[in-house]
Amino acid sequence: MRIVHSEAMTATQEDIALARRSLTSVDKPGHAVPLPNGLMMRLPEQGVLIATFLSPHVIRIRVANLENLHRDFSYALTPNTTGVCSVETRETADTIDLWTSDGARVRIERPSGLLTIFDEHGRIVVEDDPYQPPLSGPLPGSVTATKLRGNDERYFGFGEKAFGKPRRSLRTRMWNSDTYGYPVDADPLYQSIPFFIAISERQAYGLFFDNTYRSSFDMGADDPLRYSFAAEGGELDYYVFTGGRERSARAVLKDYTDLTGRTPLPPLWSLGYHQSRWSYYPDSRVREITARFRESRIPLDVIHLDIDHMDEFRIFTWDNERFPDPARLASELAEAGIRLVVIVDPGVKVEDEYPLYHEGDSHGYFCLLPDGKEYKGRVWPGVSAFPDFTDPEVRKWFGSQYARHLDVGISGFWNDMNEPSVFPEHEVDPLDFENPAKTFPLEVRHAGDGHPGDHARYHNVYGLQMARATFEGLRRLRPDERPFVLTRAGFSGIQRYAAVWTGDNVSSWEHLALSIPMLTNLGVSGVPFVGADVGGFSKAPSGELYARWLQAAALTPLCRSHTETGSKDQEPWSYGKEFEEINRRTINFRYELLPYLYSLFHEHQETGAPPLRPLWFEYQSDPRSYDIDDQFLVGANLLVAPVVTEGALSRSVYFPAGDDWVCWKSGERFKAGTEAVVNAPLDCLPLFLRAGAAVVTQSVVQHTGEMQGQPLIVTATLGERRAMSFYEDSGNGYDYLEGNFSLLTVAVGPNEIEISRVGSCEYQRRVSHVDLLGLQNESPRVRINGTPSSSEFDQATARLRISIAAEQTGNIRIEVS
Ligand code: MIG
Repeated sequence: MRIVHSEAMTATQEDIALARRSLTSVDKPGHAVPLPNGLMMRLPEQGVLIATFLSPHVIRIRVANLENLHRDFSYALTPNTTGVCSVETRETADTIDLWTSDGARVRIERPSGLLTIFDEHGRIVVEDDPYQPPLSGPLPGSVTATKLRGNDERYFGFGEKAFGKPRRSLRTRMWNSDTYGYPVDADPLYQSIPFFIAISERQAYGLFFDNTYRSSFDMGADDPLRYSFAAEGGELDYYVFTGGRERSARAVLKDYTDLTGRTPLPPLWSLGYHQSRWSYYPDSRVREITARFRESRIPLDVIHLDIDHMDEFRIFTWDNERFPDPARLASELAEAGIRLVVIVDPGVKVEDEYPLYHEGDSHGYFCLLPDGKEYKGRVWPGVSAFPDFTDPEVRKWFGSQYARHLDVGISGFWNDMNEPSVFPEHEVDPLDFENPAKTFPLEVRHAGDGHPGDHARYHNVYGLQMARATFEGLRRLRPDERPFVLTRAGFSGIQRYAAVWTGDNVSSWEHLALSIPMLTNLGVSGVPFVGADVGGFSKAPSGELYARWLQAAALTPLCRSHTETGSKDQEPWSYGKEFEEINRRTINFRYELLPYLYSLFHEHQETGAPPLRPLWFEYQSDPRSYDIDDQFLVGANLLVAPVVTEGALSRSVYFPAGDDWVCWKSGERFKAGTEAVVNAPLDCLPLFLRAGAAVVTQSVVQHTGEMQGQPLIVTATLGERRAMSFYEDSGNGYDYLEGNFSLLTVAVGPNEIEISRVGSCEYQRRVSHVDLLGLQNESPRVRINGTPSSSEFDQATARLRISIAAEQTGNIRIEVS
């Protein structure tokens, strides 16, 4: 028996090369050599297994062939993923154990390399199938891992997936695909996030398979006792997140996003309402639409310009007839507090007179075929060449192109078609989304940032690297502005660069319902800034469907209406007066809640928790919450139960066990762990505030530029002692990194509420009112900092409104008796 104690940074490339050399010389399966944070062990048939701890609860496993152990390289990971973690090792003849003092333990059998990972309490987290040791993939060049499935295990995450319930068994693939009008259960879609969170017996763990080839997961579908994941190439390289002491999904997601990154605070304006269609043109139409928002007093921050703004779809150009003076348009809109977002596709029209093509071609910036010729595919501009975004020089070049758009006053960018998608050269069944004719040939070459490879290897990260080129370009060009980038395709890590929308959905009730699990699963896959096209992209919604969709999307991180070319008008006023009024109120409501929504992005940046959450994320100890796909949480404090059924004027709502909930409209209280049918007339979004919790709100503004100086309203329910903080800063730029932000803390108790601030910033807004919801006694005695104070109960809103004097800038303690 040998005990090795190592304490150092994660194994570097050199450490691995050294260990590999020594294993090559000792041809003995089961033989192991130590690495900083772990070890490398020889497997039968020329294999090697590398097990390292990145932290006490994060274990990385690599299995590869000794000969072609790849140089360690990942587009998914943030650059600084080396952890310091001290690891103990114990070897016996048949096993090797690796563990950390307060963390997981890995047991490796020799010489097979079969693994079992235990949490710090000694419970099994992940266990290899003893009959299927690693490395025995069914296809040559493929890799597979097979694990035993935990009792009643359920799977969440996997990014953007169109599957409904149940989540106990499923099959899914990862291959970024353009899936216009995808039906429920279509798979794969635009994004590849090979990460899941499993919950079994109330315990969570996570697993991230860091492999960019076409991959697949079979989670108990073939065999309820097992699950497996496999890829058509590359290494078996995966991370297990044991979920910390609590075995919580929250800890899993924190660790996963420590590894793959989080979404930096977005510009506040991007959380406002966005209006889009394919396409608003000419400029007079854009003016008409935006003017209508202002005249009708429907708040709006952003309007999107789809592909028809360009000169024959040449990216970074304008159609001079449709948009003779984009700078003037942008500045007029800016005066009205409205920003422009324009679409930028990857395809560059092949045409010598087009400077962008000429430049890219002469520098060799486009993807090549193995024979060295440029790969050409047909997309909107016709025959096009495609920048190789896996080349840092190309990213830099492409990123710099955005200067043209920034110079005319465009605020944000929308990267589409970046799966990459090409028009097939022969007829393809429109539902055969994964048909090879719909993307680059697999032999197309990519630079791979010094790890050259073919499209089979880099297909799934093409969109990620395009979004990166855009984001990094904008950071360079406008260092004082937070970029807003919206992308269709992505891979794990996409959250570092862009918001994501769920592509070409359908104007149907089924799709409205589907949007909820799609968005919540993206959130728990590390991608927080998400939205679905409101009203549906393909086809046209009825007034009722549009209104219900807008309600459901009112609090989703991205709220954008969008529809396809040639469809009927799809603006908030397109369905008659009655619906216009309902839709106005819905968008007003989003703007009232913006201070809270914004604060949740700060929470995401700190912890990885998404603003939009499935119920189980907060109520892991309540298994009934696992199957709820038609409700969601916004932060920890709001429960949203949108109507997603045609004609319904009421719906049943499940209130997860652990907290009581108070109806936002009526103040009615609902008990934890119960179900109730609530009224939901057409103008109502069923919404509940957690008992003993608060949110920050504001009066309606027409755009986020009007928020500055507007006072805040704290809307709260009394209850058990609990404190929560809300974040404020300027809403753009990076001075918050220098401390220019403040946190408003609201401590709620059974009879009191206390408001205080930490930090200060020039943008902080005073609290003008505290609104108490769900009070038993409608005319209580109220004291503010010990002084009796008046208050008023408003029957219409079911709130006791307590005014806070403008001079009251310090801590505010309100007692209610
Ligand atoms: O081939 O730019 O998903 O949002 O309106 C279609 C036109 C290309 C697909 C996007 C959609 C966008 C459309 N695009």
